[in-house]
Amino acid sequence: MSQSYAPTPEFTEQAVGQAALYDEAAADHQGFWARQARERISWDTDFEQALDWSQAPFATWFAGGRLNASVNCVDRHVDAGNGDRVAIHFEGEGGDTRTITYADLQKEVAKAANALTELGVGHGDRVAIYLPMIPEAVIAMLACARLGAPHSVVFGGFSAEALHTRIADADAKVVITADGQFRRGKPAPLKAAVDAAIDHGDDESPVETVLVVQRAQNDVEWVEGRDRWWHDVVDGQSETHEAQAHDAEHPLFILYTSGTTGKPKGIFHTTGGYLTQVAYTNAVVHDLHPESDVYWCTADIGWVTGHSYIVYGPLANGATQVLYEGTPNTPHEGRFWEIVQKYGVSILYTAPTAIRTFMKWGDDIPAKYDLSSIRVLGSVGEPINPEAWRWYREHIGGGTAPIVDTWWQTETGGIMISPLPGVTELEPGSAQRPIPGISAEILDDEGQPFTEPEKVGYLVLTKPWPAMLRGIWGDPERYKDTYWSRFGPEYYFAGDGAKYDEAGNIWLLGRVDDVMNVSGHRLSTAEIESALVSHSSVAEAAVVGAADETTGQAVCAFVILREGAEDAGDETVQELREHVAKEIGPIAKPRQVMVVPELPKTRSGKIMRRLLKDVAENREVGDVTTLADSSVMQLIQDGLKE
Ligand code: 6R9
Repeated sequence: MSQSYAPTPEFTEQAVGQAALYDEAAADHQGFWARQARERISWDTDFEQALDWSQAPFATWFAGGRLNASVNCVDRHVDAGNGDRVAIHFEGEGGDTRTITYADLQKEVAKAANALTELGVGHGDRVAIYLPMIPEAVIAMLACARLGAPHSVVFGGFSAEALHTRIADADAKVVITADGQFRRGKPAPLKAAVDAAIDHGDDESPVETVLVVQRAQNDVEWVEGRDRWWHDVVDGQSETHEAQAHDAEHPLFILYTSGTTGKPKGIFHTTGGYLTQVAYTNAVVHDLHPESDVYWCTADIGWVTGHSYIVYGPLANGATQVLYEGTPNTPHEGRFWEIVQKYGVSILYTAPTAIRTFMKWGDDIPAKYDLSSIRVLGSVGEPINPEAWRWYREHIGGGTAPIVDTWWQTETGGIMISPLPGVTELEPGSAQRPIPGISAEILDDEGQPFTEPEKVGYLVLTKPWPAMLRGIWGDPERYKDTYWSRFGPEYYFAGDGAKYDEAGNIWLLGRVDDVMNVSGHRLSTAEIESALVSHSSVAEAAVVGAADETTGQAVCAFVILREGAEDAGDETVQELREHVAKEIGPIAKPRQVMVVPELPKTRSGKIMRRLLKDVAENREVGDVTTLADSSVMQLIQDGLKE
């Protein structure tokens, strides 16, 4: 049995999360969530019912309720007398800083909402946001929420091609971007990708206006009549804005995530339930005390973690947080710890891939800084291996900080499985158990729930939850097929393998579908395969996620070249890697590209990725009997040895 870690009495005494919450939620699931919604969120009109599941799997939470998410995240804190509290300590990559109080944020959001109104954005219109990690990203999201215009944030590392697909799918009429962003000390262009995404050639773009924040001062091309500078349109607006309340089920945002096919899914979330769950989880899981904590979530705003645990959760709770633009090693490998020391960060939420990178850089780096302000640590994005967990607690958490390993997804909107600090005895490597209000089980291949320890099955969620996705934008059938058909309509299929240990803790074991997890980012094998075959030299491609010490998984591609295409060795490999980066974004760039004569296929023509994974992970190749041609694996391996 591995060592577990009991909470200290001092921590338990002050903890926001309480053991009694488990019993309360088990006794009355809907009553529990109704209480969270009323206590943590301000409603213009109270709701009549917590959950309506009569149209399952399409849920209605808090029917009849009306609220404004932006008012909940900003104005009500000012009204409560906390206008002087810092909302955001912004730290630019180059060391430039901005301090934004809740009163400042209220003015900035009002100005941006007035500007968007002037640009013709109204209730229900979609706005794409393609920005670096600067305060305007938060302000733009809150301005959209204020108007009831669902935002679709696209990660700034995605390519013009990826941006084009997302703009078209959501039919966005405005794109908010920046001239450029700072990356590793240099300005990198950003607006150029927006220009290319709009001027795509194949169809007419829905985009009427591109609003451009000046950040990196790099040269940009300008389309008169379409492009407007943020400072020209926003700065002169009135600092007040009268917000309307929106229906609890009004769409708040769309966020695209990789699925098992090449086409990304537009996961959409609504207002009341989402805000309730992110506020609740940020309080009880991160043990947030808004009046005294300094909170820092290191995710990018382009991912769901940035939406839920930089923007909506912490701001709904009135937290003070750090927003950092740059990378962990610019200008030096102690940058994160310098920031923790400078602002007195007390709650840090980051990803296992970052933790493993810090381990590699060495213990002496964090040791140079005063990290004594830290009292809670969080992990998200992929399983955290026990070794990294212990290193994190020891070297960042002073040997005492509780670590919350939080399992959730873009689709779940908020944290689902996690320990509660001060309540749970911690087991490194396990996300442990569903938080109060959430129910999960593990099913076998036949769809039967089981509890035997160490047996591997599929994680499912057994009760609707407030922040659940309400669908896939424009594709209700895909929503039903993907999540509610594998084990029948009463089980939400998460796509993750899982097991219990002897103590009943849940261990998440990674994806069971064709989705990879690289540095905590979801990438689909099909999407990268289709990028590869879009290159003129490639006939066929198969992509697998192979185990990688730092990034969790790494993208490994096997390609068959077209007749007549020359295999120029390393040059071909580099060209194909760059091609994927251009088509999807640098995060999708394969670690390895292997040119092979054949791919292993079953008789029905399905590529057996399991066998390719064996090759990519340097293992003996497994059972080949179901292959149409069992000699193919030998052929592949012989070719690679040459
Ligand atoms: C929040 C986020 C979701 C997938 C999920 C799972 C993996 C996330 C995890 C974890 C083990 C954890 N995942 N957190 N696996 N332990 N604590 O990451 O959302 O980008 O949609 O990814 O990430 O495989 O299914 P998203």
